[in-house]
Amino acid sequence: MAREYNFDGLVGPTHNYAGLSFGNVASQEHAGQPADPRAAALQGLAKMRFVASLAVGQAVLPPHERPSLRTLRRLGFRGSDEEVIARAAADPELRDHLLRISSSAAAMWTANAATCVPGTDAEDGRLHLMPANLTAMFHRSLEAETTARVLRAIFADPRRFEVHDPLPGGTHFADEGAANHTRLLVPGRPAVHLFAWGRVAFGEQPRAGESQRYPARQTREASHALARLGQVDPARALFPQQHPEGIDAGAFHTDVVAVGNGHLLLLHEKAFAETDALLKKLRELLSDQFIAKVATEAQLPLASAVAAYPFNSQLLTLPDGSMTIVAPVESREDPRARSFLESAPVASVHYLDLRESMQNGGGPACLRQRIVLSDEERAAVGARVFWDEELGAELERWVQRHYRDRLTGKDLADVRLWRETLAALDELTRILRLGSVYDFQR
Ligand code: SUG
Repeated sequence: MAREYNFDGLVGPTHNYAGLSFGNVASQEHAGQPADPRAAALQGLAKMRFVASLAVGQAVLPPHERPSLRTLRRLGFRGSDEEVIARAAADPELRDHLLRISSSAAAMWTANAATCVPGTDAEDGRLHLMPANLTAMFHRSLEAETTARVLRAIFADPRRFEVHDPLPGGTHFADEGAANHTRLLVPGRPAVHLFAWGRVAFGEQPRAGESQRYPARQTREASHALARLGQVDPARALFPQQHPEGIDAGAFHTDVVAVGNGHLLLLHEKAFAETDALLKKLRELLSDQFIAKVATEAQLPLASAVAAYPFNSQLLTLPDGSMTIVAPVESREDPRARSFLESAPVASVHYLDLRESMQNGGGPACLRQRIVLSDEERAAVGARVFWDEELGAELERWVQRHYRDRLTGKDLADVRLWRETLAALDELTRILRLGSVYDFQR
């Protein structure tokens, strides 16, 4: 039996609002506001507990060490840890910008950590994980190496799992992970994979053009490479373009304007450039069991979709086969977003408070990586990452012990924050039985 596990990113102790993501409206709007890392981590854990209470598979991925002193040293800041932080905070040219980008807790959004192809869908029968290089945003590109290490520590058995290297190079193979990936499945047929992208690195430009106002992060070339690495049947891999108008309205990832699960796809009409052709192809591949629910601009303006994040929900299959939606509370507060969700063909809609993450543009769907595992595959994981009440309670106590409840840009220069983070993460790797995955442990 295969089951989907949602691997949520535990929010790190340096969660803050640094305004780092141009094209992500929430990140821009909240730049400079004080953050509450403790509340952020507890909101994330409350979501994990809630999803687990629905009898849906739940697991956890650890935060990354921040500030990344290795990055700062590679950028030429020298001396003791204290000196490196102090020098990066007082750079004559960029002031504290390099410290900010090295301190981001963005690894919490594990939808961007990797793209996963389950063993059932890969030619060699193994589960494939492609860690995302995240080269479109400097602060996020720092995640790839640690992500690969963490995934290799968890999915260590080479007979069942392959954790690939992140895609090589700079911007040509820019990859944002599962935030642009959707797997659809109906009984009696193999799965279909959508690998969406926003721009083209080589060759012919797309007919629909590319976004003008905001950057498109993922390339078509990266999406094709992911399908090859995941050994997906080429006849069941589709490569839709993200709608340029969607990106220009702030839908920097597909999961801001579309979410799919099983036989159901919820999407905005401006999610993909060629919606009609895409839906026709999906019906062909999945039969008329496939259902798409499209929100038009008149029903739900892009601005509402981007502000209230109804599509950035988790669409989950419950043990009885029905589906439920786990949405952010912001979608309940927007009448059009709410009415879209509540008219979806699902058994129920739940709203959760994830405001600390939402203010950086990360809703329920951003916070989790979906990994389908058979019972044998699950049994092959030695790390203690699967949710149970004991682990949840332990992680909550760990957060209470180590996290601050207020963090501003200025605090990032405080070397005590670095020391607190090291102590916390060192303890966490023992709780999760991950071994030595951080630079400071090597
Ligand atoms: O990459 N925000 C993240 C949000 C990622 C959301 N993920 C998905 N849609 N799957 C990003 O833009 C903001 C950090 C800051 O500004 O402090 C940030 O990185």
